[in-house]
Amino acid sequence: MSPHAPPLRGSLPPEGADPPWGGPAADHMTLQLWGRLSSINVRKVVLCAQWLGIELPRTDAGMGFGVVDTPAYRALNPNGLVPVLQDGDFTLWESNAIVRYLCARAGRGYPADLQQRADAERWMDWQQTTLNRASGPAFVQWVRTPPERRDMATIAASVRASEPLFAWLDAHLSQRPFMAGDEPTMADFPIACELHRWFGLPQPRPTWPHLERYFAHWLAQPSAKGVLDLPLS
Ligand SMILES: N[C@@H](CCC(=O)N[C@@H](CS)C(=O)NCC(=O)O)C(=O)O
Repeated sequence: MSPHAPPLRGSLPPEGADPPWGGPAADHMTLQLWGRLSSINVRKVVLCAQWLGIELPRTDAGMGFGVVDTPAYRALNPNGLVPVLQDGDFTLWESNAIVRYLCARAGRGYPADLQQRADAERWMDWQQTTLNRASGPAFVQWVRTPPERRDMATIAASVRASEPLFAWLDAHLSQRPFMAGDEPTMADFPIACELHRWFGLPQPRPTWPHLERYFAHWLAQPSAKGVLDLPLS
């Protein structure tokens, strides 16, 4: 490949390629997402992109797909995690940062009003640092752990930590249709994906009518196809 050939979608630079690898690509070809769709953090980005109507080519990476431990991938994301977004020669990791970037880039879902934007960002941070931390262990035990090794005490602790947070979210959504007000914003994608994951676990849960209404709304959107209708894995 010529050192200045346009980058192939979903391909990493050859070992030792000189930066900038590939050179600029046509605008409609600049976006590329790395990450397996079984990841909540990848799903939120794909849901966001589909809602924005952005064409976002995606290459599976992570867990069984590998890729994340290659030097070329580590050059994109030293954390070795998914997702990673490439926009031309700009690389971005951290799923919520990617959601913010895509919304701002598209001029939709990224509130112009400072306080509304801060409100949306606050919920995104809360999803990542509080809700995801509480709910993750139950998901890992139910979905990623063989039954003979499943630790029901870990699941119980995760449920105890998560249910008050979901109850609080239910109260929040009793007052407004979307996370940051009357219209969807970037804050809705991480939260809708958390609900998809929690509601998909094979365990009973309290009745949260506003969360049910909210999740049903997102599930019915064309942008949810291939994301929120996927089984957990
Ligand atoms: N805070 C990061 C977390 C990224 C993360 O933990 N990604 C997980 C999947 S949800 C991962 O890459 N796991 C390793 C793998 O898939 O190989 C983000 O939101 O992007």
